Amino acid sequence: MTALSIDAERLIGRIRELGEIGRDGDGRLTRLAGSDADKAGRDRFVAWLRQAGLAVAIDRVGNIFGIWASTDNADKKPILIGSHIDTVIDAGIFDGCYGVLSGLAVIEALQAAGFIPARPIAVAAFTNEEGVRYAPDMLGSLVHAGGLSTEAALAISGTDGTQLGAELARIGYAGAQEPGFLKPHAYVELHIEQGPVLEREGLRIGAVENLQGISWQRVTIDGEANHAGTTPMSMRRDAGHAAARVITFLRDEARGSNSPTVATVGCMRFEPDAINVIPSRAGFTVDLRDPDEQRLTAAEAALSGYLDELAAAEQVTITVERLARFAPVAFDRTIVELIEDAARTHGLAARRMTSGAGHDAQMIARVAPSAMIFVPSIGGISHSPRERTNDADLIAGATVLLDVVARLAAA
Ligand code: HGY
Ligand code: MN
Ligand code: MN
Ligand code: MN
Repeated sequence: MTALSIDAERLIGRIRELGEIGRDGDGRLTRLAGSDADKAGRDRFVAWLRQAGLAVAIDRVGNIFGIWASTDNADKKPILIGSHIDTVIDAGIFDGCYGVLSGLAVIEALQAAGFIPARPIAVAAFTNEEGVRYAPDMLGSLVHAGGLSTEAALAISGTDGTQLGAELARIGYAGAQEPGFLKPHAYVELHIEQGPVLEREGLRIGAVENLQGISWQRVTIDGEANHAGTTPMSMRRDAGHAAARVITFLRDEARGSNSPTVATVGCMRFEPDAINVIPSRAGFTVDLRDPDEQRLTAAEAALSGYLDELAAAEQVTITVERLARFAPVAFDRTIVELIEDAARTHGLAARRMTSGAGHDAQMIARVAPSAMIFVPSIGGISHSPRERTNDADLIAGATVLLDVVARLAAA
């Protein structure tokens, strides 16, 4: 067997090439699950899988698998490397795509070196990890792990009124395989950190040992439309003002709690959305996260209590729809130690850490020993066109992934 190494130029080139698929007229990158842009990205990834001689399998919720198996090892459970290639709106080019394309690069490096794995190795691109169009997020991996039925997932309607199943069929990615058909022996996900920790501490690799809990809710406040000019302030049932009070409440609660709790209102819509009409309705989303289950539950309860008070004080009606709720996850210690040892072997300063972002690994951890590898995000920025990771760190992360997968696949 010759020395193992990642083809750096090809990996960086593919990340940039995939990063150009799905740009709009203003140059903004958006590949929402089930969209034409998502199809174009998927098609490119599948073409690369086929070029590498991998067997391509697609399941009923559109999860894509590239599988390297031989007659000698096909009966064994595979090592699975995964992430996602769908994006948020006006996205960067690394979130998810880096891990998927690095997984392919790892398989190609092992093939090129004449490595004979004791078990199959597969790379997966999971459907709708971002959850921007269809909630919940991490949807494809959640179905793969048995956390949501295929039928329920396909029936989910999106923010644009479309149905996930119909869109996957329309773009040609409603596959034949039953989700969960591939039972991983172990799962490793390489991802940009999407936060400031590694860069701030001058480190190259994160050995991710756990991932915080996530709570997504959609809140609808119904007040009363009225004339902006003639309605005295004391007589208003202003849904817009009530919504603004919720945003301030959440920010003050999260900041004041001197805990890692984070709270975000990312989407907000007023109706009838007219300059001279007091909003009759305000619809918005709440994203709460905390590494500790008790604190996350307490944050949800504090919001619920506040909404009850607010409804009475502002004489509005408030309804809440739960969109996603995932408890914190601890990853597999053995794989975390493998990641740390691989980083040391390559002279890369590393630390254990918690993931602030949600990832497919938190779903696959339900069915197989799983862990994640992080590389630094410049300025800690992600979910933004300013998302950046330098080439040397991208290759360092893929090299650690290669080392870890080679060790996991040796027996
Ligand atoms: O929301 C998340 O953390 C993930 O990017 N879907
Ligand atoms: Mn991601
Ligand atoms: Mn993301
Ligand atoms: Mn993720």
